[in-house]
Amino acid sequence: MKIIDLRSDTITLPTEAMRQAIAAADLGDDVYGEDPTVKRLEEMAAALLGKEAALMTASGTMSNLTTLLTFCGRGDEAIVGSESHIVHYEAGGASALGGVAYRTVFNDKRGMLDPEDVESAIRGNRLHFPPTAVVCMENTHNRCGGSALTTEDMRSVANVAHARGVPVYVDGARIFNAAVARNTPVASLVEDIDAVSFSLCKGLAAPVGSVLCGSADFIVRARKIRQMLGGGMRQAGIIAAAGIVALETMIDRLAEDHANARVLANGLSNIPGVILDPSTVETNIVIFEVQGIDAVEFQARLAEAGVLTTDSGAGRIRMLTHYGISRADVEEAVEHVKAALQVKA
Ligand code: TLP
Repeated sequence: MKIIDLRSDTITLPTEAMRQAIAAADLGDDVYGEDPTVKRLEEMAAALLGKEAALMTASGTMSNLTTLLTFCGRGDEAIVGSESHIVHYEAGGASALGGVAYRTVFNDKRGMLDPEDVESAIRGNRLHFPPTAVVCMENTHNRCGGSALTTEDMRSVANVAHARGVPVYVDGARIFNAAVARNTPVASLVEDIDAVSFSLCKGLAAPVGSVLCGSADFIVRARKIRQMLGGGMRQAGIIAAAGIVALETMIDRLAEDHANARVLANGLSNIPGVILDPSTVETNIVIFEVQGIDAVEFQARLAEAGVLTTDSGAGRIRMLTHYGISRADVEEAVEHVKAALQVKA
């Protein structure tokens, strides 16, 4: 049976050029700072994001955790969006391992924080209060259907945080999807942001890794935290080599994934029983609900037909387009959804 795997862009396999780069990579011990390929990736990433320095980590989760533990001491507070990946999908890591308190601020359907809410959530200097150490945003926003925040969106939050001396971090696991969707150079998108991470292993199709970017001082401190977390890797150039190819060859093509996601969303929204406003689909994530059938049962029917999906909480179904998914695949997936909704329970 043919499988159309729309669970995530994390399932993408490395390109042939990545496999060759991995095989040919110059290597050294990165814990000694001696892996030339890791250094090259970190320099490329810092330049691309317009930051002073960068640090490769094993995963997006490790980048987020490293950042929170770098900015926050025990008992400090991190302001995070109510639907953020940090809150929902990281096993409470910074809280468990670093004693960091998450102060959740409502984020709207686009994943945007209201600057006024952020302003009032930032703690004053009172004996009883936990200090606010960082404000976190997410772009694109996973649980908000891949919506892409603009430079102005991020600036509006950064302005209120900076006015109170609080740094801003962006979980930019899919920041290149945002840059492509907004037709904005990624460095402009994050110009007001103190630290930002992006994934190599999602839409960019590298097998492993994430890169954290920020000021030189922040990255020195983050490197120490990464080491503490067991994230110092030795001949990590085999990971970085694929990451370099990802940055060189895989960013512009994200537009194809976005176009396929629009085709998918339009097709789905025309099916009776599907609740989806296709105009909200800005990048490669499509989230929808179904009527007249339990979401879990619906997903099981699709899986039987070879279409794999994930749930996005509260009975919502998530599909992602990516390097391994063609236009024909999304058209076929739409037909399978029609069929799955027609079967009487
Ligand atoms: N997210 C995964 C799952 O939702 C857990 C996915 O398939 O989308 N930030 C954001 C915004 C993410 O979407 C993810 C992965 C991460 C961080 C974590 O990255 P990894 O999986 O590399 O730890």
